[in-house]
This record gives sequence, structure tokens and C-alpha cells, in this order.
Amino acid sequence: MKTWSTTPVPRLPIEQGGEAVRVHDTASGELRELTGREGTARLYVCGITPYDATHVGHAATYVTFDLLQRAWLDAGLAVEYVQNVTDVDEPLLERAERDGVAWQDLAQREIELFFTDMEALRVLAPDHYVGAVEGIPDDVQAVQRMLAAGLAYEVPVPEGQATVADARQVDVYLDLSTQPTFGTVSGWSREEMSAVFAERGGDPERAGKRDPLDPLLWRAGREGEPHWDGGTLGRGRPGWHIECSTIAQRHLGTPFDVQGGGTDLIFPHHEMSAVQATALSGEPFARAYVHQAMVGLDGEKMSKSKGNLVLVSQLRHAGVDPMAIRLVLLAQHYRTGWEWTDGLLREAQDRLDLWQRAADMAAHESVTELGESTVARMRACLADDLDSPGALAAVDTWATNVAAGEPASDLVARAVDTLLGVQL
Ligand code: 5CA
Ligand code: ZN
Repeated sequence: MKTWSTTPVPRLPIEQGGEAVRVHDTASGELRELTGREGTARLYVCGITPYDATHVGHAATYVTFDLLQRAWLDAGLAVEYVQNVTDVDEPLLERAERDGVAWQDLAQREIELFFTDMEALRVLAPDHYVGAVEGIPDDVQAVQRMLAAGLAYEVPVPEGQATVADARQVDVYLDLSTQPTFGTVSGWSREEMSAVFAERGGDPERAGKRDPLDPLLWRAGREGEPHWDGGTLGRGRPGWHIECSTIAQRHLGTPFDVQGGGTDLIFPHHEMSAVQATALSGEPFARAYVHQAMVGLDGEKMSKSKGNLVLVSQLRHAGVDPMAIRLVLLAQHYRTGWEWTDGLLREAQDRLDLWQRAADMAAHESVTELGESTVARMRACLADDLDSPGALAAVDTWATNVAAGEPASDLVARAVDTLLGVQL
């Protein structure tokens, strides 16, 4: 699938001190030093389900992984980045039905709006942007292999649910009891898992499952739902998690460095996509699982299903500078949940003004002592678990000093672009 366009990241003129990027890995609960393999770091980030517009919570997630890439690039690594788009799934089908539009048209429209939002926020585009629908042939093969290996099983379609021609009368589930690594991504207890499984797309009540938590791999085509050729599986469509297992395997290979997304994906989505990939390959899925804390509004998680949204596109249409939106996101550490407020946006606008005034005073191609120490501070903060608030504080100090008459270096303005993705 085509992706959005990216402004190339300029290299900074001064070499980095050699600090490797460390990020918090949900699976081990520890900071992981990520140095890639043979000079390349590999990243997979779970993309949108395109049934509504991008809100600032999604934007926080994509800006966080954008920061990680910028830190890797600055450390001299190449980055290979894959993002999926869940262009067929329950919430998309339900919204299309509610609004009386074709699900394909809804997905198309929201994907285009997402691209415009990402470009405005200067988020680096993935090397491969892959739709769930595109990945179906790989999913079919994967599920066939799991069945053949005795890792998956069939559950009869409930009576009264009409299936389409060429569908088999069974859905397919992964047998989690065959998977010793199940549970190692989230580290959650069964009670914790059971508490959220149903509300996050699982079907614990489905009769005939061996374990209520077993994830759906293939759903036999039902009347009124989209369906694809499943070969020996019969017509149908894949379950949600398998798309990320197979897309990452095809485009990055496993294990890759970082599987990313919001904390709402820790369980079941990242747990299941990892265990499914391991069932297929015998290898770990990712070396680290990195999660953006939830952004809320008025005391609740911001979510398309709840409708309590601040949309990036709305802010843009209201004339808000996308760089101010980006600065709101960067002012929060990715591991701390927070709530969007107009006050935060005003602070970000003030900060942007201050930085822009300082950048305007900077001589071209100049490197000062203050400039160098500021960039060193920014780099050290970002390498230390993407401490963007720390990096912003370093730039604030620089800008305040410049405003007070210190000679200004354009090095910092360049680092603000290269490392923080903010154009002054
Ligand atoms: N398509 C699936 C992933 S395969 C999905 O979760 N789509 S989504 O549209 O619901 O979310 C897109 C990304 O934004 C995910 O990484 C999700 O974890 C993240 N996200 C969703 N809501 C928030 C929020 N309120 N704050 C921060 N990140 C969020
Ligand atoms: Zn995913």
C-alpha cells in the first residue's frame, strides 16, 4: 500500500558521543539497550483501524515511535519501519453499517486523513505500510500450518449463523496450551487477562473453545460480512492478531527490535501476535515491547468507541500550528498517562514562539559552546528511554539564554528538527 510522504531527516554536523538508545521493555520490565543488527534497527508499530479520524492519543503513539527512529538514526543506525493498517475488522464493519457507507470507502477516507495528519505532524513514514487485507494470503498459509502442526483447532460455527458459499462450517483458534511463551509479553495473571479480553475484541464465551482466552485465527465467512479465499480453510477472514504476526514476519523477519503501540494493546493484541508468530517460527517475536501510555480527555481514555476525542484534523482546521500539537505530545513522557487540555496547547504555543524567536537570532552554520552542550543534553535525554520532556527543557534553557543575549547557534534549531521533528 502507498504510505504518506516524509521530509528527510538531516544529519547533525557533530558526531554523537556513542550512547546507545535504551527503552523500557514491557516484557522484562527493564530498560533495553537497542543497537539493531548489522547496522539496522527494525521497528513494527501497530497502525490504525481506519473507522474514525486520528485523535491526539493515536498521534502520541506515532510521535513516540518517530522519536525512537530519530534517536536511532542519530546514533548512526539505519531503520527499517513497518506499520500495518487494520483495514478490515469488527469496529470498521460496524461503523460502516451504522453510517450506511461501504466499509472500503470508510477505510479509504480515514486512511487518507491519517496520512495528512501524519505529514502535518512530521511523523516519519514507514518503509512498508501494509493493509490487513493485503496480508490475507500470508494469514491463510500461517493458519494452515498451525492446524497441520496440531497447534490450532476447529470450532463449529454456531447454529443459526448462515455462512457464505465455499465457507467451511468451522472457525479456527490457536490452542494456547501448546505455547509455553504465552503470557511473557504482558506478564499478566490469568485474572488480569480475563478481565479485559472480551472488551478488547476477544470472545471468551464462545462455546467449544478449549481455553476461553484462545485467540481466533480464521472466521468462516458469514452472510453479510466480507470474506476471502481461504484455500483449505474455506472462505472467510482472519482474526485480528494474526495480521500483525504475519506482516512483521514477512517485512521485518523475527526477532526484530521493537514491537510498538499503546498500552491498550499489551493484552491481548501484542501477547497474541507474539505467541502466534512464535508458534510459526519457533523464534521470539520482538526483542522489546514498547508502549505509549494512554492519553485521556475529561477523566477517560480517549477512544473512538467512546467518542471523547480531540482530533488532529480538527485542531489543524482551527488553525493550530501542527508543530504546537507535536510539542504538546513531546512535553509528556511516553510512559506517563496524561489528559489533553487547552492549557497544554497554550503552553506548547508559547514554547514554540520562544524557540522560534531564538532560532531567528541564530547565525547560519554556527556552533557555540551553549549550542553543543544543549545538543549533547538533548541526545542524552532521548537515549535514556525517550525522555522528551528532558530534551524540551534543554532547548528551553538554550532559548531563554539566547533571548537574554547569549550568542545563538543554529545547531540547536537543526537538532530540534533532526531529533524532535519540530521545524522552527
Ligand atoms: N489497528 C489496531 C492495532 S493492529 C489498533 O489498535 N488501532 S487503533 O486505531 O485503535 O489504535 C491505533 C494506535 O493508537 C494503537 O497503537 C493504539 O494503541 C494507539 N492508541 C489508541 N488510543 C490511544 C490513546 N488514547 N492514547 C495513546 N495511544 C492510543
Ligand atoms: Zn497490531
